[in-house]
Amino acid sequence: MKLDRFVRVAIAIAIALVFVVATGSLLFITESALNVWDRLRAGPAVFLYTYTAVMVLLATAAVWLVWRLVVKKKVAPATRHKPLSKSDIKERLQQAEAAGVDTSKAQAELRDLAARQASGAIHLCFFGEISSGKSSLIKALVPEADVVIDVVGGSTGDVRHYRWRNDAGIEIMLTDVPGTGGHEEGLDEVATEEAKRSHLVLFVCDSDLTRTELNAVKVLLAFDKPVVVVLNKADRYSDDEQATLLQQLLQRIADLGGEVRRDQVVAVSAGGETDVVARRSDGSEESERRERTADIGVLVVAINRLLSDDAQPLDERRERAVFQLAADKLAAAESEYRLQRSEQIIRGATRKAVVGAMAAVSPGADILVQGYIGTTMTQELCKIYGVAPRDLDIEEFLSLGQSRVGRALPLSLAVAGNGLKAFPGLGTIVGGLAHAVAYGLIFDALGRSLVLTLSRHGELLPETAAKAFEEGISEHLEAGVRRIARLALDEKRS
Ligand SMILES: Nc1nc2c(ncn2[C@@H]2O[C@H](COP(=O)(O)OP(=O)(O)OP(=O)(O)O)[C@@H](O)[C@H]2O)c(=O)[nH]1
Ligand SMILES: [Mg+2]
Repeated sequence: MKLDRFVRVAIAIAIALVFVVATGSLLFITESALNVWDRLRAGPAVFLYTYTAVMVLLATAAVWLVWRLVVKKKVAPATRHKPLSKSDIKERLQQAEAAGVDTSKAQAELRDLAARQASGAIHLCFFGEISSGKSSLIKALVPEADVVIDVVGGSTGDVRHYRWRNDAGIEIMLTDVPGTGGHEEGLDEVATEEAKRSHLVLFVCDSDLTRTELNAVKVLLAFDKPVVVVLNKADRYSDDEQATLLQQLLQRIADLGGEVRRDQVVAVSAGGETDVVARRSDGSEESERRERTADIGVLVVAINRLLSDDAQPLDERRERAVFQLAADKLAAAESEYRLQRSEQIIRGATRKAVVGAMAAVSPGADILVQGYIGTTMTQELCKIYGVAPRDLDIEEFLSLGQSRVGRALPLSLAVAGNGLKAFPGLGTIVGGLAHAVAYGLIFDALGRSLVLTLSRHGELLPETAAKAFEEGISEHLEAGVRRIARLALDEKRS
């Protein structure tokens, strides 16, 4: 209790002292300011203006310095939701091309779009899981079409277009694509991209939607695709079951936030052929092929209704979707380019670290914070990822990395020594070389963790990057040791 009172008295004295000092300072500053002001007013005007200008300049410089030091520079994030215009995408393509990015895939999308626009045809894509009956539906619409249909899933292996003219005389391209969820790699992507290029997607299913199907619908809705949900193989269901399923499908799309009208969810039977085993009167069995009756009237009505509306919005929506597809392909190419450039930068820094370590009689342990290699590598990697880091962040990252190097050095030395053993006949130089390789390995690991952080977060987060360095170091050491050992040997020989 006594102590408590003592502390309170001490705080009270401190407050009184702070008050006295603050008041004194305020009075002093005010007096000097007024003094200076009076003198300035009394003196020539030019002196007053010069003095004010210098004060403003000093204040601006101070604010600028604080800003540079403390406030992070923001890099505009790529906005996914804002629809891209033709000039947006063209500009991005030009910039990327000038930077050396391979833009061919994105350019091909734009060329394909132009060709489709010139043809004037409406593209309808039959999309869905394997064996849902996409090809069968096309066959039902265009009986003379040479469409591959099979009980075994995965029968359609590429994209095919079939010409169809509806009752209103509109020229339509029906697109058959590989079913999703098959075994062959890459086909899901082929199908999804083709769906994005179409005006309208007929999402074919044969029961309630699975999680994978729902995800596929979500992707299409995100691309603003008009979708008709087609419940095929309706012959397998009673009328009541069909009604329940249609209601469920409608609800699922609504849950995803999609706008699909009741008449855009239809139940049909594509028909086609089926093998049935028939029993003869004498008791023997025989397999025979039977025709299933097609019932696709509601689908034709749904398509016609969507197409009877003004075609222009459909064209515009398709255009926007293809621009987005092209932008996505460009983003993928840019990320590939960044990886390649980062690889070059990391290799360059690693080489410098190895050469530096070999040149030094006894290389210091604080390699990261002392040398310029780490700073330059960090700056260059940040630039590749469009990140403008504060100098403070670079310093912090390197010093956090440095504190981890202490622990990592014995490990990298051991790994380096082991890696060098793979090259016979090295004799006594192994000791010095092992050091050089160990330093090279550390820079290599540092660069790779940085790339990981920059690509994931889009900014230099010193703590996160240093943590990635610590966590990934042993993996990076093992992965890089042969390459860096060879590099060190080559440098040594040359
Ligand atoms: N019962 C019934 N079976 C159908 C119907 N439509 C198609 N099928 C059968 O479903 C199987 C798959 O038909 P496809 O048209 O090849 O299906 P797909 O979606 O094109 O398949 P993939 O190209 O492999 O993705 C075949 O055995 C068809 O006979 C239908 O309306 N009712
Ligand atoms: Mg097919």
